Amino acid sequence: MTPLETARAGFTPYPAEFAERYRAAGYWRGETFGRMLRERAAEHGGRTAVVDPGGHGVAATERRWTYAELDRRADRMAAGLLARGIRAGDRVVVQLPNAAEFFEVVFALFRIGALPVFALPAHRYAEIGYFCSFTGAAAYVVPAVEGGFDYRELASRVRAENPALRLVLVAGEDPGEHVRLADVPCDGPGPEAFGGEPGPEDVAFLQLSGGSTGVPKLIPRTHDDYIYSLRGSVELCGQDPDSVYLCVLPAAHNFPLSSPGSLGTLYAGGRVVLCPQPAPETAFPLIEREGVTITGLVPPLALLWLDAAERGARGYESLEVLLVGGAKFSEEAARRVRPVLGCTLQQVFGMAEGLVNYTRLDDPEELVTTTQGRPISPDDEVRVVDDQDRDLPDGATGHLLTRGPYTIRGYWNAPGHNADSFTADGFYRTGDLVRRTPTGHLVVEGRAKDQINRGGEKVAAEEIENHLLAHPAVHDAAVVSMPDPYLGERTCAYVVLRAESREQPPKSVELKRFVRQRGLAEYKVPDRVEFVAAFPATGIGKVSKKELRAAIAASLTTG
Ligand code: OOB
Repeated sequence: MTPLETARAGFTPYPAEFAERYRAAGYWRGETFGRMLRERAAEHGGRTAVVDPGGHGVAATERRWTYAELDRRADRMAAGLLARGIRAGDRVVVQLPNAAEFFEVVFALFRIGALPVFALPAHRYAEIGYFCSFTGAAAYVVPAVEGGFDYRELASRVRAENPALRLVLVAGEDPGEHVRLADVPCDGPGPEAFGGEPGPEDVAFLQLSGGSTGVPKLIPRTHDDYIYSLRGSVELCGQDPDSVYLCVLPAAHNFPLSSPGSLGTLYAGGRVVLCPQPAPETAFPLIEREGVTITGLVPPLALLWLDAAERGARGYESLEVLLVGGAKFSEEAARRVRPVLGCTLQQVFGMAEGLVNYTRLDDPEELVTTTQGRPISPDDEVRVVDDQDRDLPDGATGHLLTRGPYTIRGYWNAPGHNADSFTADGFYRTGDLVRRTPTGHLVVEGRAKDQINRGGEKVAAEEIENHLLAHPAVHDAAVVSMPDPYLGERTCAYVVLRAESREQPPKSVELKRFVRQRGLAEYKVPDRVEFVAAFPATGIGKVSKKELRAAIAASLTTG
């Protein structure tokens, strides 16, 4: 199979009748990311598209790229990648910090029709090795050294194990084993010489799922569907060419990418300012200097910013809209946003699989502070159901199922998971427990999926349990959430030791070190490890995570 055939074979298309409906309604307009940038460059060529203040591993000094420059760079990068053998449908794992190169690379890949696989800077060998092997990636793009970690070494290891991985590109210096990203751009033939740019119905990239299974699942998003979510977001967040968006969270995550995020901002013709660090000490001066109007934060960061502003830190005054999402924002904290930061709070409850809900800018304060918003599209179908998939009335809490013009119909290449994650008629089972208000707003009440939401960072319990089970002293492991005042939740690993290990049990720190050494992202390393003789069981003999959660929560309150 060609790379394009492989990429398409893993994708579950929207059924024809739905695709027609979404086109007829004007949601899918046949746009692609490659052409979008071309059009913006034609319209706003001299305006600034991306500001990267530098001070990270990729570049020490500031860069400011206009739309014309970003467009030209994406063309030259596309030509260079084509010259090095990257083709339409190839998967390319992109793991870059918040640096301007992120956009240069991603738009080049969009033009070629190669699929970025959006890794996060926090990912390590366990995650990256899996993304490369599972997708059969042809290339992997990394910074040189960032946050004290040498990504080139990780790349060497992953490359040695993945014969399909032909190219490692390093944004920054490289002693010679890999290729410097800066050496790639050229004026050679572009995509038109290799079969043309992708179409709007093609998969544009693979996004990562928060996950609740042993390994992360990949989410194929098309140009048409994703651009619709951008257009809808831009409208609901009041963005226009004067908007200045501060990208605080890791640029590749779906929230800062598209809600309305950096891609929404570019769609609107506005300016994206990349924030190298989320701390108020870095972000506030940048907001002041660039006249930032809008940004998006996870709840723990919003709390940090609120506290800093209350203590007298300044610089945030140009902010008009603060989006908070990724995890539940408490009503108390939500009520502080306007008085403390002087801007409008917009809660956002979204998922990389599709559906995004926003509170509206003109919603009454009560709805803004007590709900997580309502869907972007009139054609987002939302069902709240009981355990037997029976619809519940408004006000009752149940499982959220959804289907619509920008929600996937299947994970990439995962027929087994798809049977569990989607209903027969194509609704995605979000795993979230919600209730719906009479206004159609959703309130997130909990979660049915086996996942811990660590301040917006998602940890799949099974994935961590599998790593713990690899330790020779571990007989069984169950990872659950425990309440945390700052992150909302942290992870607690309950462990049952093998009989022969009980004499000389390993310490918690040893188990943490063990999973860390297996190359797991730091945010997935259990915050706490508890040893028990046996797990409580449910009526049918499964591990009762409910009881484990209750036990750890109780022990935390009693100290
Ligand atoms: C965003 O995307 P993901 O894919 O990292 O995580 C999705 C999950 C949701 O299913 C839900 O469990 C949780 O994150 N979540 C929230 C929430 N926003 C997301 N839970 C409670 N309150 C919220 N406001 O996290 C994401 C994607 C696009 C926009 C915003 C967030």
